[in-house]
Amino acid sequence: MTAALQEISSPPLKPSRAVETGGFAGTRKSTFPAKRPPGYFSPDADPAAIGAFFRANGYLVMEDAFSPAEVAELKQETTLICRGGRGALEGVDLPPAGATDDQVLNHFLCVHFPHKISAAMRATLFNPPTLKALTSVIGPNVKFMQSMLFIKASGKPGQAWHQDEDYIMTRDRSLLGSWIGLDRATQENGCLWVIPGSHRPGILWEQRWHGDRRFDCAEESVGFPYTDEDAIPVEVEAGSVVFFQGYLLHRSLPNRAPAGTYRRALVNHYMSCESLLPWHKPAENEPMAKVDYRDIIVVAGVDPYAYRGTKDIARPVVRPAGDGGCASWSSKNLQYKDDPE
Ligand SMILES: O=C(O)CCC(=O)C(=O)O
Ligand SMILES: [Fe+2]
Repeated sequence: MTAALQEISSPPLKPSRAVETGGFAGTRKSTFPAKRPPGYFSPDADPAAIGAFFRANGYLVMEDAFSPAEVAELKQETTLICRGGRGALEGVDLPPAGATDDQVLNHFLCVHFPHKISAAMRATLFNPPTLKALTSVIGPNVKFMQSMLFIKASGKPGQAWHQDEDYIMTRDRSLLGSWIGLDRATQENGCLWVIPGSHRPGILWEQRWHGDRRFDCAEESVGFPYTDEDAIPVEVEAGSVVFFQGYLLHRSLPNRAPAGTYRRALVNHYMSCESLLPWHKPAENEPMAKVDYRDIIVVAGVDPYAYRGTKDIARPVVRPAGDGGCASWSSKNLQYKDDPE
């Protein structure tokens, strides 16, 4: 952590839509952010309190889930992955040999499926405080299917409003993102923002190209009955985990912190083992109702579909960041709002 990032002070908190559900929040060690909205728990918190807050609000923070040593290891591993030290990455040329760590980290916004090439990233799936939160929220039987490593160097864009079930669809709305902060995440460096309670209608809102350079190439959800004023920043210390429901509207803004700083986060996605995962096209003659993506890892309890076996399908791949425009992301002719007429 550089001195510059340590000194960032956060704007005052505004009133939050988050519903206070009461209950024991545990014993707190983290000191950042100094003033927390509701929903920040520690690993010794009561599972019933964790579950109640999550059901009402669609997110929660588990502070101090990863130790400083674990976070340091994950940051080293991030640089190694970006150097190509854990194998090839589809979708981008690797930085040149001899590049500095900063050059290497600036080369990427986000690497998908890092757990496929990194034992350290894979080990995060079994982090005990994470498993406690997962089983408090999803139920006893939990499987994992996807990881993303966000690097987000200073100057890089955020992600526009979206719901993760737009991309990874479960049959029982059990998708859950586990967003592990590897750097202190602040409003300045592009922390996550959520609209508390926005998971409750259970609607997947329309998505459109946003034309907004603050965001990467993925589409933006529109037409929902909330405004940006309803959103709250989820500022966290490195080592904290933000858990959020697959229908929760969330976004992040660009990293506007000084050059040479990062807002790294490793995100793992989980769901209940009871649901099939229709996450690939049906094979020829395969009914849609049978589709079940089996490149999964069971992290808690039992998998009633274990008889189907597992498969090794996903490969690490780099997400387009919009640096050179988003044309290659879509066949549509994508214009930005500030493009000259
Ligand atoms: O970290 C971010 O900027 C966005 C993350 C996100 O949308 C996700 O993990 O689902
Ligand atoms: Fe997301």
